[in-house]
Parts: sequence; C-alpha cells; structure tokens
Amino acid sequence: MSEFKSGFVSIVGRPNVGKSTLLNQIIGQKIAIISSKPQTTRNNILGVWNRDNMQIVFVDTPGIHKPFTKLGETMMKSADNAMRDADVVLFLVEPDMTPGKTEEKIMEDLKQTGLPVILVINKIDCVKKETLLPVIAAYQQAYEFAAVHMISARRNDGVDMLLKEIEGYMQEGPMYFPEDAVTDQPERQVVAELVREKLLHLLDKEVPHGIAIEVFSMKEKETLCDIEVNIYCERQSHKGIVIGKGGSVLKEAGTMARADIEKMLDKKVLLKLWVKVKDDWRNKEGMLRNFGYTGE
Ligand SMILES: Nc1nc2c(ncn2[C@@H]2O[C@H](COP(=O)(O)OP(=O)(O)OP(=O)(O)O)[C@@H](O)[C@H]2O)c(=O)[nH]1
Ligand SMILES: [Mg+2]
Repeated sequence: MSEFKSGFVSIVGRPNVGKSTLLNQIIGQKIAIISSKPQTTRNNILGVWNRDNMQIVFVDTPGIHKPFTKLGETMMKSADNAMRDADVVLFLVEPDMTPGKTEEKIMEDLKQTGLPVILVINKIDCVKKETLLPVIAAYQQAYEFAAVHMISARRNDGVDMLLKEIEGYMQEGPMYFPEDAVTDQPERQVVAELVREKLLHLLDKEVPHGIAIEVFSMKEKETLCDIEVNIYCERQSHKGIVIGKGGSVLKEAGTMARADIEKMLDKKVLLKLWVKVKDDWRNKEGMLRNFGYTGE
C-alpha cells in the first residue's frame, strides 16, 4: 500500500481577491462566506480535502491590509500565523494589477518564511489574455515562485490543475482530521457567518464591517432546529439601518440565511434575530475574544 500523505496549504492575498471562493470551490461546499466587500473573512478557516491516500488541509485567511482597529490587528495575526505554518502557500492576486504595496509586503513576508509559494492569478474570466501577460511578468520579476497558475475560482476553471500541483507538495504524514470532516468550524460558527454574509450583502459603507454575530441558542429537534442570534452593531444609528424600514432588512437577511442554514443542516430552521449595540466593539479585546476573533 502506498504511504499516506498530508499537509497544510495557506491561501493568502489582499482582501477580495477570491480566497474564500477558491476554498469553497476546492472543498465543494460553502465553508467560508463570500462577499463583494473587502475584509469579509475575519479568522482562519480550515477546509479539509480528503482522498484515499491523502489529506490536504487548506487554510483560508483574512485579506491582508493595514489594520485600523483591534479586530483588524487580530485578522492580520491570523493571516501571519497561517503563512508560517504551511507546507506550501497559495498567493492569490488580481488578474489586472501589477504588484502594489500590499503585494510587495506580502512577498517580503513570504520570503522570510522560506516556504514554496505558488502564484495564483484569479478571476481570469474577467480579463483578456493580453492583460495577463504583463501582470505575470511583473510578478515573476519580483519573486521566485515555485509555480504560476491562472484560474477562475468562481467558474472552477484551472482549479483541478492547481490541485494536482499542490498534491506534489504533500509528504508522508498523519490524517489531521477525521476523514469525513470538511472544516474545523463548529456548526454554530458557520450559522453565525451565514447571517453575517447576508448582512454584508444587504448593508453598505461601514455598517457591515462593524457587525458581529452571536448564536446564543441552537436547539436541534428531530425535524426542526430552533436558532436565536444576536446581531451586534457599533452604534445606535447603525441599529436602525440593520433593522431597516419596518424591519425589512432584518427580514430579508433572515430569510436568506435560513435557506442556507436549512441546506446545511438538512432540516427546517426557525431563525430569530435580535439587534443590539456594543459601542466600538472592534477595539475592545474582551469582546473580540467573545466573538472568537483571537488571531489564531
Ligand atoms: N469574476 C470573478 N469573480 C470572483 C472570482 N473569485 C471570486 N470572485 C468574486 O470576488 C469577490 C470576493 O470574493 P471572496 O472569496 O469573498 O474574496 P476573499 O479574498 O476571500 O476576500 P476577503 O475575505 O475580504 O479577504 C466576490 O464577489 C466573488 O464572487 C473569479 O474567479 N471571477
Ligand atoms: Mg474571504
């Protein structure tokens, strides 16, 4: 029998490049939430890819940016940790931008780790080939990548080839997670994230960035799951926006989140949402810990 191989693969890059989209596509399930707004992912999210003789643990990370809040700092700590504790790193970039300050900083940090880095140019469905060539050239001049791949995470284009490449970096090792595990995220956490995803979608400006979710009750019965959720926002004025005229925003978020949660749990869900204010929680360490933003 051939030996069992395993390893960790971190997915890093600036906010909004499609890291979480790629993780979900590889795992074939929605593990990480996705939005068109930057700084969607707030902590490292593990996705487990299982085959007969191999287990690859993918680590989706918060997009790398200059933090302005304590929450931002913990997010950067998470990304930094993931970058160090990997066997190979996927550096995701936009297809129409040569390396900017963010990318230069990421490459500097990656160099320190000495790990093999695969450059992954995402969203190639959005650009013409001619646009890609100078982008690839600029990156290759800036860094010695172990390989370069062009993909569309959204359309699942080029992802199989990338996976084949990654398999080559796995070494003899243990099965880190049970073979039926797909993520390290507890169900409650996934529920909280799904609610946050809908609010990211429905709300604008600073409001969605100042939202944290707490699932304070989840009672699973035979055919039904009763879930109660607190939505925290940073200011009294934001509370009204989250609720919406006549409760319209909250109602829509609830309907959409319930559909996703029902799919995940495969049973009917009763979802109750409450909106509360916690002043400036993004800068309070105790609250960050409460919400599970530990920087690990
Ligand atoms: N056109 C196109 N859009 C994509 C592709 N991959 C991701 N997107 C879109 O890019 C946006 C950001 O995707 P995410 O997966 O949330 O990006 P992220 O890198 O995880 O972002 P953060 O968590 O904020 O760091 C979403 O609107 C996605 O639908 C792609 O291959 N093509
Ligand atoms: Mg993300």
